Amino acid sequence: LATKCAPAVTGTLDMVDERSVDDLSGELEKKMKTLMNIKIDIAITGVSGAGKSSLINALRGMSDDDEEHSAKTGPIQTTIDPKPYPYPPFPTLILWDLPGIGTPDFKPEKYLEMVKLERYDFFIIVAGERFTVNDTTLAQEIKKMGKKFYYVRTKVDGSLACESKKKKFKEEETLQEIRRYCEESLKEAGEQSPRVFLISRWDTDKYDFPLLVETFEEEQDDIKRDALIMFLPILTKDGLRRKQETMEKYIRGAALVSCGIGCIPLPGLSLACDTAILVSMMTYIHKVFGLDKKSLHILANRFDKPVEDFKSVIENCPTTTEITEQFVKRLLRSSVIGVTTITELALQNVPVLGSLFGGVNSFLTTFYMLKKFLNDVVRDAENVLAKLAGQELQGQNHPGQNRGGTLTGTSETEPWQPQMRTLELE
Ligand SMILES: Nc1nc2c(ncn2[C@@H]2O[C@H](COP(=O)(O)OP(=O)(O)O)[C@@H](O)[C@H]2O)c(=O)[nH]1
Ligand SMILES: [Mg+2]
Repeated sequence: LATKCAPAVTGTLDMVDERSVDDLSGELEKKMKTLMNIKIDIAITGVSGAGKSSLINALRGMSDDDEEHSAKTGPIQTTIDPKPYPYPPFPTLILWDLPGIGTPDFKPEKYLEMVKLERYDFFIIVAGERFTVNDTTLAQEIKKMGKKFYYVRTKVDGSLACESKKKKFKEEETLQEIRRYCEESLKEAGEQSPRVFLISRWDTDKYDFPLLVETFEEEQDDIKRDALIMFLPILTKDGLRRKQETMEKYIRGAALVSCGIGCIPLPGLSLACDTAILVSMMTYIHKVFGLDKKSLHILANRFDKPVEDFKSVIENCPTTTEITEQFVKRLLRSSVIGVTTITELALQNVPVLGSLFGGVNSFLTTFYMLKKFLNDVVRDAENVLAKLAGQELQGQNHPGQNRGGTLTGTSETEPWQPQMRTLELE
């Protein structure tokens, strides 16, 4: 069966050889539920003023002045207790603000007892200038537990701005110097093979910021890697692609779950699929790509603009509240995903149908619907990203710069209409 399917379908059906469809779909369903609800705790630590709170906001794509959600930055009293900052669209992802191990009033032993290192998945050790023996001591403890840590030097924008006044200034050389300086400080403090990420809280698409995110995502185990890719906001085009690729994998999974559930005929349609799976997957995809209400509010806050300004570039997708069972049924009835398409796909790709027909039919319908929906969502997420780039060019997320500026686009949003385009099962 597997070898006779279209390549995209084969990816999932390959596995059918080994076990029954029922077993497999049960397993996938469990995996998808885990993925949607998994808890991830990221610890951000460093001395007061290093830039911890700023990084927590930056990773969540948030301004420092988001009244409701942001971590307060600047000269404020630091508390001794670790403080959790959930990411509002996916609150099981928590960024923790940990006091630095060198904080006065703390003996290192007491520190380790207080912060309970084992509760975190990985650690980001932040320094605004150089690292000290406190940082490497902590890293040793983390290493002992078999967990990952990342040394991050923040505020490189500031350092570059200072150096740029010099006649012979070259950005790349200055960055090299900062890197060398940080690595040396780490070696002096006993770190054998220091690796430092140079970042600016204000430039999440520059310097080592994208590499930092990609590295800590890739270094997690399978499911946490995928969850991090899904949960974190889109900061770069590459980040968007990674989300798309990961989501495609899970769409195949969802389609197979639907296939396992079997043939649930829809009144008036000879199509079969589980509409509940479609609704929950579409709602999830929508949120993963930042098109839900909470994500849009965070964005709007970041630029001090009405949320309608961002909604106006969302042209292909419905709003979250519009994704209902009725919506899905309407979509299924629309000619583009008609019976002929699905039956033909099934006949072309799976010549030996036998008793699996219901399942294959359901698999293809679900796969087709979700793939099409994902394409629409990605196009809208690209529009939002382009809009953001426009905003950033106007310098609106840097502090102390002009927060005015004009925006184009209307605040009217039309209700979503299914786009009558064909989609290839490539
Ligand atoms: N220019 C610049 N300033 C930063 C950066 N990160 C933090 N800051 C500033 O450094 C100060 C301390 O940052 P904060 O996040 O409060 O440090 P924390 O005490 O470690 O939480 C604040 O005024 C921030 O705005 C950065 O990447 N670039
Ligand atoms: Mg802070």
